[in-house]
Amino acid sequence: MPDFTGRESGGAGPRCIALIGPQGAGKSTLLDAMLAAAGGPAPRRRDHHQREAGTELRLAHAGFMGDPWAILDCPGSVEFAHEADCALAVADLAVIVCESAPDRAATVGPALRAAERAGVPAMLFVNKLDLLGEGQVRDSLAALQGQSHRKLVLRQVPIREGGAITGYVDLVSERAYRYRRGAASERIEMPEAVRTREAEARGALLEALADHDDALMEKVLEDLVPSAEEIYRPLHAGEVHGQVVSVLLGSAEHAGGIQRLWKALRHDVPGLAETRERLAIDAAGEACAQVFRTLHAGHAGRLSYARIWRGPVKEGAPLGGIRVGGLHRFPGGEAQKVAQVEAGEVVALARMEGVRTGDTLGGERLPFPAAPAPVHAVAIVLEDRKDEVRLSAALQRLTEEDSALTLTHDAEMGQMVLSGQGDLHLRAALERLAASSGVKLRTVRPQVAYRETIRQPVTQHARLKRQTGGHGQFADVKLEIAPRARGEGFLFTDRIVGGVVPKRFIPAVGEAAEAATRKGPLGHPVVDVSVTLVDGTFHSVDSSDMAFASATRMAMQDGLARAEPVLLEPIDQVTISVPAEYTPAAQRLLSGRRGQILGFAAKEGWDGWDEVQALLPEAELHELIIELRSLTMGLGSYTRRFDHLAESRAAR
Ligand SMILES: Nc1nc2c(ncn2[C@@H]2O[C@H](COP(=O)(O)OP(=O)(O)OP(=O)(O)O)[C@@H](O)[C@H]2O)c(=O)[nH]1
Ligand SMILES: [Mg+2]
Repeated sequence: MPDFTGRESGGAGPRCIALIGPQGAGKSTLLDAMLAAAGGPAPRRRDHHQREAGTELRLAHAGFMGDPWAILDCPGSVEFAHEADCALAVADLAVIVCESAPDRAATVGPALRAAERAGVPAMLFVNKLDLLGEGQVRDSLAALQGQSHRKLVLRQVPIREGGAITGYVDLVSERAYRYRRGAASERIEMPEAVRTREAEARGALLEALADHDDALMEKVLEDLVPSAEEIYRPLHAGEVHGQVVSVLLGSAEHAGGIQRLWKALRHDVPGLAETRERLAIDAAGEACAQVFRTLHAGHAGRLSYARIWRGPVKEGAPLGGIRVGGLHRFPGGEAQKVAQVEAGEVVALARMEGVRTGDTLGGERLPFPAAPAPVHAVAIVLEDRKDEVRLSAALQRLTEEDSALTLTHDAEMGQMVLSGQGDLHLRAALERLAASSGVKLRTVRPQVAYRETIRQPVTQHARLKRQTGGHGQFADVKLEIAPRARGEGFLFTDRIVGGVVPKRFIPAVGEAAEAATRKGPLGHPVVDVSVTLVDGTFHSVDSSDMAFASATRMAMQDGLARAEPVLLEPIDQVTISVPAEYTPAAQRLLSGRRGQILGFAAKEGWDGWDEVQALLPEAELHELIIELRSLTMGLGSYTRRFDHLAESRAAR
């Protein structure tokens, strides 16, 4: 059993890597292979269900050659990109796992950019090497370089025997190895067939590193052979400073290249001191932890997953003024209670009162990624109204666990709307909710907030005259109801002269007129109308505020119905981001949904991407993201903001 505190290891302290990359690239398979290769507690065999798209971050601890590691296996779907962002905020390095096929390179772009955005050093693990054909590593690398602002440097070239990849040459040491299933690779003589390719790839590696290292540059120029140390130094520096990304090859499924990956990590991943420096976190001071995930774990209560930036942290002792209710590590992925943890560790803190994802406990608040704006929404309908209280408690827990989820109670529509990053995201959230609370619910399409207005000015007269016993009710009003320009809102004025309606009743008329706009003849709130009280009569005994309000209500109801009411629908300004080859598809998608294309332009800072702008009715946003992603290998995304209300041609 490794010492997870890192006290025994070489001084780097406990380190943390995040496995990120596109959906299905093999991150979870790689984690299992890494745990197996590290020889720690055996990972639980994943059943079929877990082989499906990952929807949750998984934390596992492992020890490799005496060093303690925390590995964060992030779900790859774009709908869970925020989980990966949260993991990157606390990781020393990102291992970007990608598929080897050259035509899948574009799918790695978002992960490369996520690491760049977070400023985290990265390594690329090109997985599924078993599926690659001759010469494809080179093509893949070229395609991947097109997606990366950092320089990719290949660290290995594959050795082929009889069409299959059976081993590799390490380009730093120039040693050749043959894969052995389930064991460390065996050192072999470098095969003749690979020598040319090896020399070419090593040349590229040295050249890339020499750009940042004068000593190495001199050796390269003078055609001298640099020592391994002379290569490792600029490699490490380039990685730490985000200039260089090492590329390793392997097959998670067939346990190929896993030991090599471990050794590269051991060598290259910055230690706690380097990461603290990168993030400008003081080494000295009170204990400090940053929470990057919240999970309600049944009997264990609420868990706050955190990186310990300064230790130690003890069970029962305060951390940032809050009592630590418990501490968990996850050797091999299984929770284990511990009493104390040290700086650098990634652990779950139990029952931390009032703590939320993104919080820094102890010391100044550290930066943390903001949740993305929602792109997909469903309205929630309870099967049994009695569950309302349980549902709202469960929803509260859900949004606490996942800040990319937003819950809104729409009073106007009488509906509860859950929004997030896509269909998979919302379905996974609601499945968790159903499992934890037992509440039965279904989802429906959210209502669009339509409005209505009028097209014709009308003059409307109404009289209330009621004799009930002794004391009666009397009011008489004449209103001019007229359309106003879009966005001007509601306006009430009066043109009463000679006190035909006494001043004291006029406010009641105004309020009743405005109240009448809350639901117009088409069933929606009425906007952009003016109401003018132009005439009326009163009775010295029977008139009252209430009587004038009633008369006004009658006048408004009849008047609005005669004034050519028309439905207004909300129109959003929508910006779709896609790789340029999908720009025409994005335009077709928008026009097919009643969109009015405003134009498109290159997306700033995103080589090869476009932004398409359009005005789109809000009703057409429903499931737009699903269609967009299916058209664009999952890469397309959009942002929106309300633009204006437009008269709707469609009768509703
Ligand atoms: N041929 C081949 N298949 C692999 C390899 N590694 C993983 N796979 C398969 O790829 C599929 C996806 O693997 P996962 O490990 O679940 O992928 P993931 O990256 O965790 O996916 P998400 O969590 O959804 O993002 C599974 O069917 C694996 O068996 C490999 O090296 N070679
Ligand atoms: Mg996974």
